[in-house]
Amino acid sequence: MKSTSITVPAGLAIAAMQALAPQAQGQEAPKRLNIIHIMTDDHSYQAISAYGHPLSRQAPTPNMDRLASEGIRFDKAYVENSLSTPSRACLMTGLYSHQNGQRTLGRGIDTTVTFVSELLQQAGYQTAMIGKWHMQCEPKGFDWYYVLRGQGEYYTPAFKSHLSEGKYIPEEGYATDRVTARAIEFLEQRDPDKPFCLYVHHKAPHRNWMPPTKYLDLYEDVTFPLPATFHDTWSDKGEAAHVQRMTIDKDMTMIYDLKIEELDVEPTGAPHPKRALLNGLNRMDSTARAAWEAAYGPRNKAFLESNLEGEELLEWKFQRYVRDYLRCIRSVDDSVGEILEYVDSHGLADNTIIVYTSDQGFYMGEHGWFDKRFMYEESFRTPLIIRYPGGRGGLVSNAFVQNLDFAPTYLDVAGVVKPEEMSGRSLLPVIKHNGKQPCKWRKYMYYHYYDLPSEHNVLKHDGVADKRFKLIHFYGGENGDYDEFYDLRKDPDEMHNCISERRYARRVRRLQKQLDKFRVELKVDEY
Ligand code: SGN
Ligand code: CA
Repeated sequence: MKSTSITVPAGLAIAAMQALAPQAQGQEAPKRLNIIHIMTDDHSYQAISAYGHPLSRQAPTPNMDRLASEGIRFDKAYVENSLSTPSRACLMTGLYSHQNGQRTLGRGIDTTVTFVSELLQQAGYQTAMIGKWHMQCEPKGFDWYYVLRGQGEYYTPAFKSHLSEGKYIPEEGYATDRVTARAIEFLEQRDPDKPFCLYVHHKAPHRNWMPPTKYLDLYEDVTFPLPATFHDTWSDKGEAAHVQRMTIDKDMTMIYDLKIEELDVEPTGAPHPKRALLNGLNRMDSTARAAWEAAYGPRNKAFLESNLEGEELLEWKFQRYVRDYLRCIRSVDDSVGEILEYVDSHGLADNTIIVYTSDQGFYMGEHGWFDKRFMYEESFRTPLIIRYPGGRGGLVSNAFVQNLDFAPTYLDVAGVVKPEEMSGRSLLPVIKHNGKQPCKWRKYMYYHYYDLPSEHNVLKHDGVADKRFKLIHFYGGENGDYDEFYDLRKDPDEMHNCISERRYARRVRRLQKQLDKFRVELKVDEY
């Protein structure tokens, strides 16, 4: 597997520091901004009310909305590979998956690559990583860290820290609350004379969407609207859409995903394969467990007695899924509120950039799905809200941005020159121009998904998008490689694959040329 190392040009950080150190001439050093990067796991933009999606209208996120009303909401923010570990590797390296080695879940990351955290540290920043790390390498470049084990646990989550000598130590409570508490603890104990960069990476709302006890009843009376594409039969789509295993209908499990504990055996009498994953319940203390039983017990009983079938059963699954997911989101929204409150009440608002995003998007029943991975909008796109000190609030940006841009942005904030290998762009020019995309900016974006074989059986694909059109190339399937083409202006739900329509032929060719160009320039080695 090929990978590119970011060679830290000797003295780069030091040179940047010197450029920012006019004390020599008797002036006060300009204060560099602090950075807080809050990232959730699998948070769909459909579930942030500032984005205005019908789902979130009934489950508002007041603190995220506040961040948007004081900052910029990005409507065209995307990832380069819609999966956790690759997304995190991209955040840390500013490189595409094939460049940093992390193409799939599991092993991959090339640890010889210098991480942004290391560059920030060399530039005098105090660095901290809290929550989901999800890479099979030690956190590097952090003065302070508390990271979850693998995917992390919702209840009594175990953390490995800069103090724990490699051991994971369980902490009482709920993951979102523990991550928030550790983040605040970092802010409390830091050296106030130095700038900091704090990554707050929540586990929520990752599968299997276990809410905190205080929200077990939230939304129980709300009926959430089904997305328009809920009953999609993928008639216009190729093999990948037909062989995936991420439908609410057939692939969500009663026991693990939908929390019907009573259905913990297969029709054969064998224990359900996902039974073990209910270990989540065993991590609860007795009070939490009792609250859980009190909430789900009667609901499960009513469900089992109702013998739902067909469409009714499917819609019941959707409601339970979405309610649990949004309950988890509510805990994250509280966390955002707590962090904002800390920043604002400790005189940090004027010198701290706050970024809210997810490691990728997620399906809330669109096309009948949960999970992510595909280059279709719900998973390719990711929520992004940025509050910048002194910046105007309530802005909406249509700048075409990608998670490759975080690393260059944070280096720019710190006054560190971006290593040549990073193809992303600093977002500071966008932020400083009220969200406007600068004249010289990317017109096209490259995407590549590799994780097959894997649980949800999504075929490998790469593709190119501009702000209106999208060309996706699926490869490695049973029936040979094939392409799909969408016109997002006419068809925002991507229901009509126009790859063979004559009126799109010129546009398909244009995107094909761009795709070829990306593959050559980025030295992509499979497609
Ligand atoms: C787990 C989940 C999958 C999910 C991946 C990747 N299965 O394997 O549903 O797609 O994580 O998620 S589970 O049975 O363990 O819940 S990611 O966010 O880490 O990319
Ligand atoms: Ca994720």
